[in-house]
Amino acid sequence: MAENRRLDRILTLEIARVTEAAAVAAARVRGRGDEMLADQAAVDAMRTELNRLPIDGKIVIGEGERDEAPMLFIGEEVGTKTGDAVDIALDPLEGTTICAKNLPNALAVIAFAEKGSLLNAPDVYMEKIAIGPGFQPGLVSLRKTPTQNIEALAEARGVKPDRITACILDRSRHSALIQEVRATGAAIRLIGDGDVAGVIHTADPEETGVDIYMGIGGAPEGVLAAAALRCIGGQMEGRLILDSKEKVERAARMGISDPERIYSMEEMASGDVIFAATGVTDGNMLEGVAFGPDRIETHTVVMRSSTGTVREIRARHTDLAKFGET
Ligand code: VTB
Ligand code: MG
Ligand code: MG
Repeated sequence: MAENRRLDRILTLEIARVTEAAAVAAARVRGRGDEMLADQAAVDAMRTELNRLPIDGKIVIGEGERDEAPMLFIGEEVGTKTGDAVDIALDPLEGTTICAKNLPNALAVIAFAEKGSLLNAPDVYMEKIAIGPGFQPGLVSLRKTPTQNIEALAEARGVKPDRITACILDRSRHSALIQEVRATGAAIRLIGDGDVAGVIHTADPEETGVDIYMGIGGAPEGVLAAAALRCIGGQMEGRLILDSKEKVERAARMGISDPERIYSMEEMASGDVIFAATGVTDGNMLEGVAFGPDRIETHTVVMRSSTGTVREIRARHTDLAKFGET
């Protein structure tokens, strides 16, 4: 076995059950305008499945601290306590608002990594930039201006900037960024939520129409996205936004001493990483959960950094009781 394949390979299949269960639970109540209901359903289902897995797991990126999140909190131990020791980053429902509105690209996501190899990011904002595989390292960077990044990517592609599409969260904090990117001639896909999907989409521009991800989103989502991109290939950087004394101190307690530091993708997720995402609502990459009269269909992608294998799993579930259906 290659030195870098440190996680049990059976986990690359087992992990799919976890995101499938969360996605089905959330999808059952998608489009109801109730974010809390969908989120809670996903959290409960993900936790139940996680605790069936043969892992000695510890959540390092989760739903929050123990006192604010009753389940899947940071530090919670999950699994049957047998098998590999794994650090876990999860977001049972990434895009609660898009799920509540039944808009595209809500996902259930999780990453398993070797102990100590995920950035223990506090729940603050993170500035991010990401592109897919096949480019020279450092082609885009948070150290460059948005204009320089778009132009560098266009040049590397051998196209004009007007052939580039950037994915950016639709937030007022991005008004200057949006203006600058449009001034280069590039197009922007403005998304309401769901920047884990936004980053992953850069890995397959032909399929998704997204060439580059830019802007400020959640830091936990940044680490999850970095874990995914490590597996499929690409480059990403992240910088925590620690804009208050309280946040700087909170980060320091989590071992982050330099508040200005720019993290590479590898610094956010190193070692052997397994990532899974199941579509909750239909998206550019994954179909959402489909409910039939006697079966449920799910669409999942599972990837692993040490081998680079990307598996798409379309599952037909007929044991509906397992999903709490009657
Ligand atoms: C993003 C997005 C998430 O949070 O990270 C975003 O991917 C950032 O926070 O789906 P704001 O909504 O405060 O801008 C989410 O929207 C929710 O987790
Ligand atoms: Mg969430
Ligand atoms: Mg989220």
